[in-house]
Amino acid sequence: MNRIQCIKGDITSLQVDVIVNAANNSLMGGGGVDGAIHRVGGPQILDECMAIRKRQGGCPTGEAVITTAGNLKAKFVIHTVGPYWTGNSEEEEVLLANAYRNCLTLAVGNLAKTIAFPNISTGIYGFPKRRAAEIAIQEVSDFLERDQSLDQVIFCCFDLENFEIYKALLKM
Ligand code: AR6
Repeated sequence: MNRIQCIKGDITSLQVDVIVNAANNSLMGGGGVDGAIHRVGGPQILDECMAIRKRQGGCPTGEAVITTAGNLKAKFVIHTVGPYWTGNSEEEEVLLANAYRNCLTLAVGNLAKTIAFPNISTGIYGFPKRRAAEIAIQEVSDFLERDQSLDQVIFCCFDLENFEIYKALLKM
């Protein structure tokens, strides 16, 4: 069975163990998928983000933190911060890869079997979509080769352009 899938849809509607949020360093919510996750998940998620902020002062770019999923169907939300695209491609590509890998590591550490990712950094943060997809798929594939505990990784694409890119790269 192929453990990597892509779908087109709203990540807040998915029934998976972990939903990944494309957050910002403050962890205090925002627009895009971040706004949607907090809106649907309810205030419990923000409460836990605030507790994390008190403890460690936000989330550095490329790293990830975990909270409850509140009213979402998932068990957890993992908040990661992708890079803001400035064109400094080498550094930003590494940070994007780190974001995917750190989410996977944190998910496995919390015994998750299924995880769904949005297309991190490709909205408000402006990362080129095709390059972001190549990095995401590479990082997830490498991780799954080393790790047998995750059953399924879903790339949840919201916009048609990203969906078409993932379908082509994953040969779906
Ligand atoms: N489900 C799945 N994907 C979605 C959804 C949804 N409900 N809504 C948007 N997307 P973005 P970024 C897609 O802008 O670029 C926030 O303000 C969207 O089409 O949400 O990492 C944060 O607080 C795009 O492909 O995140 C940060 O400040 C992808 O999600 C900043 O935006 C990511 O777009 C992060 O920017």
